[in-house]
Amino acid sequence: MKPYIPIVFISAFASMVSCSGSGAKSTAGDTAEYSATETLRARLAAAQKSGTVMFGHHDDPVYGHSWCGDSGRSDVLEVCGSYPAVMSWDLGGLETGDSLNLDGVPFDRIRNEVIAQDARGGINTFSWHLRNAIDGGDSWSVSDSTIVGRMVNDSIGTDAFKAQLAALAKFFNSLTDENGNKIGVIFRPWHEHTGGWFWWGAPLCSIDDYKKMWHITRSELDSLGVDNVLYAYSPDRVADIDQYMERYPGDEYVDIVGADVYHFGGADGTDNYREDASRALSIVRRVAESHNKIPAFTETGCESIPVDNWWTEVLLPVLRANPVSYVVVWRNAHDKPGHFYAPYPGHPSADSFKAFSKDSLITLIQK
Ligand code: BMA
Repeated sequence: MKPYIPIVFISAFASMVSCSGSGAKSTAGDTAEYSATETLRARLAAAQKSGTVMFGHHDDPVYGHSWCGDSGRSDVLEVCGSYPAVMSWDLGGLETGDSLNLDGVPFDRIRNEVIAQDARGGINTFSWHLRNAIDGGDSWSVSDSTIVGRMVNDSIGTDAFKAQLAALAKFFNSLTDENGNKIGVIFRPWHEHTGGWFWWGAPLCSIDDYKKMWHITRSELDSLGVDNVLYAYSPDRVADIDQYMERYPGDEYVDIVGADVYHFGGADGTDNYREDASRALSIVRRVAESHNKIPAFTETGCESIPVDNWWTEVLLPVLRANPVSYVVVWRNAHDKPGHFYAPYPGHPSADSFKAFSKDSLITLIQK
């Protein structure tokens, strides 16, 4: 998500955290691919058909506001009695061969939770806050505007980039259920590119190079046998549909169209959020309709949820006016008391969340 606090702080904090202390057609084309992605599509389509929005939460079952690493826990579950229908995860760290992701979550644990979520009929989506393939700077290192160009145009850079993608392919290919069938998941690379806080952001790379990065990502994963992924495109807030589409990589590369829009500024920011989120979702819905894609609210939230009725009075009306297949709120950090986006038991917005979770528009998964 957008760094609304100093970049240096986020980067340092990200590296310290540890728990221990396709409409688009894949070129890989085989039966397993068809069934993995089609199962996922069917789940997304079922929600859309019933006119409901699946609720999702980042890193939900692996840590919460005041706990880390337990099994069978979830702040969302503890507040409303159901699991999120969508579990969101991050792959940052795979590209450097780490066993923990950038927020300290073991990739083996993520794999197990993906399997559990799939078995309960839910959905899994992945973002990738990766280090760049040129000098290893983290996602928020934005001092060098040649990074993307070198990754996609220069053979040494492209080879290094492909090595990063190979690590991802290995992980995606390892996501299998108890019968050995691949599990379909959503991958949302190069997100929030309309902003300037990641090294792949619009001010740091050309339109062509951004699109090339998508094209290489897709063709490389396809060629490495990744046949279980639907790809999501998710700009940050945009002024209009032209800005939304400016860097769209092409229909053959994208299955899901989304947007990341956060609520900043507490109660004072409510009107802005309503306006920005509604505009983004209405663009997302128009693009989904005209390009035959699945619409989603790929990231949102209000840090610390200082507006007690945020769920029922702010988010719900936005979704009711602009229904999409799912909505994901960001993580409840266990080691940063104010960095949470879903309520935990006793939080002042818990009652509003309970009512939100029971609303006929919203879907979660019964335990
Ligand atoms: C940001 C913050 C960071 C985190 C990063 C990647 O929005 O939550 O603490 O490291 O996402 O998950």
